[in-house]
This record gives sequence, C-alpha cells and structure tokens, in this order.
Amino acid sequence: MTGETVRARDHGTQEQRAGADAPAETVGALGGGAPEQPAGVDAPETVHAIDRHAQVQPAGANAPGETVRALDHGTQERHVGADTPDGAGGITGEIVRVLARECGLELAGVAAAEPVADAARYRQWVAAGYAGEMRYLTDRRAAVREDPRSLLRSARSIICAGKLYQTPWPLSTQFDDEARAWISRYAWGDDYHDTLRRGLERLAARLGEHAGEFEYKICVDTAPLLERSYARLAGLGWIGRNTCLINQQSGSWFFLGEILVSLDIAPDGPPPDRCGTCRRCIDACPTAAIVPGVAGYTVDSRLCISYFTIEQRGSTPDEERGGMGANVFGCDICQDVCPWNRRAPLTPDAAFAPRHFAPPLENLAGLTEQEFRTMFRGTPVTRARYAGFLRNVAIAMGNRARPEFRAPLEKLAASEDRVVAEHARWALDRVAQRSC
Ligand code: B12
Ligand code: SF4
Ligand code: SF4
Repeated sequence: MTGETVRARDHGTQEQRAGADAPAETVGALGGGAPEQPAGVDAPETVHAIDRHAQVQPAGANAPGETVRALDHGTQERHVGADTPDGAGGITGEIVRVLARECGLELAGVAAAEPVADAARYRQWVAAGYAGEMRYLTDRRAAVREDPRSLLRSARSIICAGKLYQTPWPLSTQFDDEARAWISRYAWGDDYHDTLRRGLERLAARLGEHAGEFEYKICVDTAPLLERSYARLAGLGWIGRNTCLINQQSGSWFFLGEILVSLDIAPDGPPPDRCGTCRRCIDACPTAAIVPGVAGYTVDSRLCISYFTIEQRGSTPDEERGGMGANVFGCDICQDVCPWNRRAPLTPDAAFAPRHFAPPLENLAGLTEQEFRTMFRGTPVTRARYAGFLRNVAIAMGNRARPEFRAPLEKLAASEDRVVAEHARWALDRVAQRSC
C-alpha cells in the first residue's frame, strides 16, 4: 500500500498493552552448533556515548511536533539542515541510534536514499514468478521500488529501524499439542504496523528537535521499498539463507520500518554475512520454499506457508496442504531453527505478548465472523480474512486428523463458502483415513 503521509505528529508516550498472561514456559536452546562467526566484528547497533549531545531529552519526553514541518508528499523540495554545512542538520548515525532507542526502536542505522544493486535481485524474483498472486509486488509499484526517491523526491537518507518482537513463549518447533493451532509469533499481539509507525513518528519528531526543518516520509512494510536491502546497508544485519534480516546480537525476530529524510546523514555500512555453512532453515522448511536464487537463496512464495495462510486467496494447492502442519497464520519454522535466534533478546514491549497463545483448533473452527473479528481485532491475523482463516483451520485439522475434529469439520463442510467447504471435505478425508 502506498500513500504514507509526510507529516509531523506529536505522539508522546508509546502505548503499551498490558494484561497478557505469563508464558507457560521459557524458550529453550535449539539443537546443533552455531554457524561460522567471523571474529572481531563490531555489532552495528552498539551505541556509544554522545558527548556533544547534551541536548538529548530524557526518554518519554514529548516531542514538539511543530519542529518537523509537514510537506505534501515530497513534491516540494526545501533546503534542509540550513544551519549546518553538511546538510545533515548535525544528525549522525550515533544520534539516530540513541534517539531511536528512546522511541522504543531497538535497532537503527542509516542508508543512502539511492537505488541499490539488489533491485536486480528483485526483478529476477518477480520474473521467476516467486511473487505468486501478490499483485502489489508486481504491478506499477514494482518500478517504484527501483528508487526510494519515488516515495519522497527530496530523500537523501533512509533511517532504517528494527523493533524486537520476541517473547518468552515456546517456538513452533518446540510445540506439539496436536489439538491446537499455531499462529505466527509476529501476529500474537498488536499489529506491528501501528506500533512501529508510532515509534517512527516519535523518532521523526525527536530528530526535528535537533536538525530543525526537514522533509520525511514513514514507511512500514506496505510501502514499495526494498526494506531488507536498505536495512542491510544501514548495518542492521545480513540477509540470511531464509531471506530474513539477521542481526548478530538480536537474531531475526524484529520488524523493519523506515523514515526517508531529506537530511544527508552519513550512511552506516553492511555487516558481513554470518550464515557460514549452516543450512538449517533450508532443511527445516516443510514445503521446500527456500530455493536457490541467482546468488544465494530466495523464497518462492508459491511454496511458502506464510504466503498460503496470509496472502493467498481462494484454494490452497492440494499437494502443499500436507506440509502446512498446524500453521493457521504465517510460519515461524525457518526462524525457529536459526542458531542466531537462540539468544535473541526479548522485546520490552508488552504489545507483542500473545492475546491467544496457540488457540484450540476446535474453538477456531466454530468462530462466527463476528467472533473472529472480535478475537483478532487489532492483530495482523485479520489480514487472512474470515473465510481464509477457516480454510487454514480446516487444513490444520486435516493434518492433525484427530477424531474429535470430525464434527466441527462437518459443520465447515456445510459452509456457504465454496473454498472453506472444499477444504473441510479434504480434512474429513484425512480424519477418515487416520481412523481406518
Ligand atoms: C512479500 C513479503 C513476504 C512474502 C515473500 C517473502 C520473501 N522472502 O520475499 C511472504 C508472504 C512469503 C512473506 C513471508 C514472511 N515475511 Co514478509 N515481507 C514481504 C515484503 C512485503 C516484501 C519482500 C520482498 O520484497 N520480497 C522480494 C524478495 C526478492 O525480497 P527479499 O527476499 O527481501 O530480497 C531482497 C533483499 O533482501 C536482497 N537480498 C536477498 N538475498 C540477498 C542475499 C545477499 C547476499 C544480498 C547482498 C542481498 C540479498 O535483494 C532483494 C531485493 O531487494 C516485506 C516488506 C518490504 N516492503 O520489503 C515483508 C518482510 C520481508 N516480511 C517480514 C516477515 C516478518 C515475514 C515472515 C517472518 C512472517 C511470518 N512469520 O510468517 C515470513 C518470513 C518468510 C521468509 N523466509 O521470508 C519482515 C522481515 C523482517 C526481517 N527481520 O527480515 C518484512 C521486512 C516486513 C517488515 N516490515 O518487518 N513476506
Ligand atoms: S516461512 Fe515456513 S514455509 Fe516459508 S520459507 Fe520459512 S519455513 Fe518455509
Ligand atoms: S538457519 Fe538459515 S538463516 Fe539461520 S544461520 Fe543457518 S543458514 Fe543462515
């Protein structure tokens, strides 16, 4: 989705959702050895003290929205950082990191707002058909990805930020309750688009206190921007074989968001690749969705459980259903097995705690549309839509094939929704085969 606003807003403190239950157990270490680690590499997110920065306000201080001026979608070029010779308004990567942390964004760095060589990878990925039916990746917005200045004409730098979402609950690969569904970790709590955007808006306002007037545009996920490419160049991590951005200290359980700014801030650099000889994600992927790419690996969405359960509308290919296990929304497997996630820090943000950890499949199958909306309001799960979610629940029930699923599946098989009904019949066949 395009149309992110270019504006300043004063959000003050960050909303936190309390009241989630305590985790039943903590995450244990995964098996196997760590991949090769080049020695002597500084963590890109290390924040040093900034002595010339006495004017940084204590965390949580309200940002005066007036200091960052809103302009209309980047059509107007304004001179920026006029008070400094470098055009950065005195902002450095270090200052960005300090302010980002104050705004609840644990990782941050700066990349130049210019086209990247990775764009060729993107074109090849689309040409290979790996985007499946995700039209927003292949229509006119594909070209917009070629140059971030299409999103904000005056952009000189991209401030890339990462927000942790790891919580102390089991991994999907540690969870074997056959009666329950798996919802992907990232979708357990509040929708990250909102949480991250609030943090980025606060950060923009805080930068404005230091740099004076500048133009900016906030992007979270939906903007046509090669988020992982720029985040890599901003030093937030390397791109693993599972294609996730991995940070040496923080693993990959973090979301990405950006502020395109007209400030010309000195960019950070990419860290080295630390996957070494490891192939755990490739071997663990139940649907073999991590495939060789032009250089390295890539994800063929048409084989990925995350795509089937979130993005794809209509019928799920018959031959892929069996590999989907109990995943009813998203998939965590290629991150669960990654050694870099073993000691991944927990998010301090209560917003990402599960509202409904691994809900019973039977309960999900019985949800009315209204109950579905109420249960998942404000979480990413609503993206699957009611019928898509019931389709996913039917597949999960078929894969678990427990006899007690027969009755709820028979109800789903009588659904007016043709796709839900067909998937329920498929699942009933599996239940019948198992009880033979
Ligand atoms: C489309 C999409 C999907 C699709 C396709 C996934 C994919 N791998 O492309 C589907 C629906 C399958 C998906 C699934 C998931 N997604 Co998604 N997705 C996106 C989206 C919207 C676009 C990604 C894209 O452009 N894909 C096209 C391919 C070509 O891009 P790419 O793999 O990132 O490759 C680029 C670079 O990484 C680079 N590159 C790739 N390999 C290499 C190797 C080297 C050596 C180098 C130098 C560069 C390089 O070149 C490419 C061109 O820029 C982004 C948000 C965004 N605007 O970028 C989120 C995003 C990538 N998704 C995210 C998440 C969290 C997920 C899931 C974990 C959700 C879940 N639990 O189910 C899974 C993970 C599956 C996986 N292994 O990728 C996060 C990733 C955060 C992170 N730490 O990496 C993002 C960034 C959203 C966000 N704002 O936080 N996703
Ligand atoms: S998200 Fe799941 S299906 Fe997709 S590549 Fe990773 S392990 Fe495979
Ligand atoms: S599990 Fe995959 S992404 Fe993680 S270190 Fe191994 S190869 Fe890299």
